[in-house]
Amino acid sequence: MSRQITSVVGGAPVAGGDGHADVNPSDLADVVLEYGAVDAAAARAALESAAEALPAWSRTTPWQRSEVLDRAGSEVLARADELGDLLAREEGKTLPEARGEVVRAGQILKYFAGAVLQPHGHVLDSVRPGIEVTVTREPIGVVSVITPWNFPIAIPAWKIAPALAFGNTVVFKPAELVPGSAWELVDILNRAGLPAGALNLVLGRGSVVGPVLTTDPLVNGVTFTGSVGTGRGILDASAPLGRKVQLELGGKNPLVVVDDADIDIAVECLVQGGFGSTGQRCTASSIAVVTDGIHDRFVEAVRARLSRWTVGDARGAGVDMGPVVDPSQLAQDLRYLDVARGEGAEVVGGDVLDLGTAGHYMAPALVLGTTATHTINREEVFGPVVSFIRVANYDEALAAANASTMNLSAGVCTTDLATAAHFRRNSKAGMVMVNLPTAGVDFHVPFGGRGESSHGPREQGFAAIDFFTTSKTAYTAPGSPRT
Ligand code: UN1
Repeated sequence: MSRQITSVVGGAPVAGGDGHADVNPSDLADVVLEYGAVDAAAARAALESAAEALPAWSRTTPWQRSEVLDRAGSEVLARADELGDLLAREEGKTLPEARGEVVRAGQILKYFAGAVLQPHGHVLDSVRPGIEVTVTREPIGVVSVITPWNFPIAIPAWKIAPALAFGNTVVFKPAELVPGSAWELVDILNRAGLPAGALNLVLGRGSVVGPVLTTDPLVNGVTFTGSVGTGRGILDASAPLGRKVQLELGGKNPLVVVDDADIDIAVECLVQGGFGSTGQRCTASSIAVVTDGIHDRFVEAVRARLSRWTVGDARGAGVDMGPVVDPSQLAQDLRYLDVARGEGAEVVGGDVLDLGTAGHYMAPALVLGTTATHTINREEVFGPVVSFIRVANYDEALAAANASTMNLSAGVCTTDLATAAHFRRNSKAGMVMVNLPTAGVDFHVPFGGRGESSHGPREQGFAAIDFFTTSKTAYTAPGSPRT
């Protein structure tokens, strides 16, 4: 029998009914662990437990909260190999990618251990004589954290760490495909000294527990990363009830390559940004916008690089790209390739691979000869698929790059400072990368997009406080004047 895990409510394990297997996408015969999905009543109990824990946790000192996060960060970093192996096994990114993600989670915990000790308020003289004004930050309260499968530990860490740092309590619902990494993170934080109920784990179906975690009266805020469709549903359900909502949704991220680009740098940017993590990142470089003078040479260079790109078991030595996460994602990737063919594009690669072990393996795909209006350039594929738009010059490239409505990240490869500066200033995206892949971000600076990509305050770094606190402006008059 495989390892069993449970939800965690008020510090205690809660077994659910509906049995789920966490299957290794590199080897479908390998069941990583099993858990019982809980029902709406358990989600409600988790919220009650978070609400009960809130008064005490929000009144702890910053140092107490800092110590919990710091201890948890140290444990995550110390166990990076083991947690990275679990992550690669349940999600399918390669071991170096998975270990890197675990290290990032540890660093995020430590960052917020420090951030909570920084000054966050203001003291001002009133415009009226003798009155003092203070602007302070208070926690928003009970926060529902709902996370996707593609970053099983880093995204939960970058939502949960600031939530706890600034005195909120949390109900955490991870994606159904990656319960193992989520359970470990919660276990580590609870053992690091959180009081019971400050962080609760709800392993359940989105359709069952999601409505409770977004609309129950006990919920003060919802932070969600996932698809545009689900995010819109959350906003429609929660915002009219006055909940604070933060959404990180899809991305359609262009990498612009102009004639003067260093071709080796551009190839690495595209291959790492487009096919790293099997292209399953909202920051993936899913469109290459390439000027005429370099287009054919660039496509050839990318093809040559991909001929040395090894697809295989996520935990295998020398593997560049693991499998697609599950059958429905694989079907979506293949469907978009069919749609592209139907709209007149040429698809190179993208075959389903039989590697001898049952797994969701797919070769990287290049989709050539597309324009900004092709379906593949307007919708998020979320797989190892990059489409190419050929343009006459930089101005056309910028226009094609800005045609996206999910403006999360955009990149430019150029050796010309003026082009780099112009792109940085005129890109519509929330994050701009110069001679770097569109994916792969730091944890100490804001993260987020524009257009349909994000809603609400930015995540991460010094911006995280904006969502996880609400400010209070207090005016104090001296009372009776001193004589
Ligand atoms: C990264 O590119 O390093 O879901 C992070 C996602 C993003 C995170 C990307 N929210 O893919």
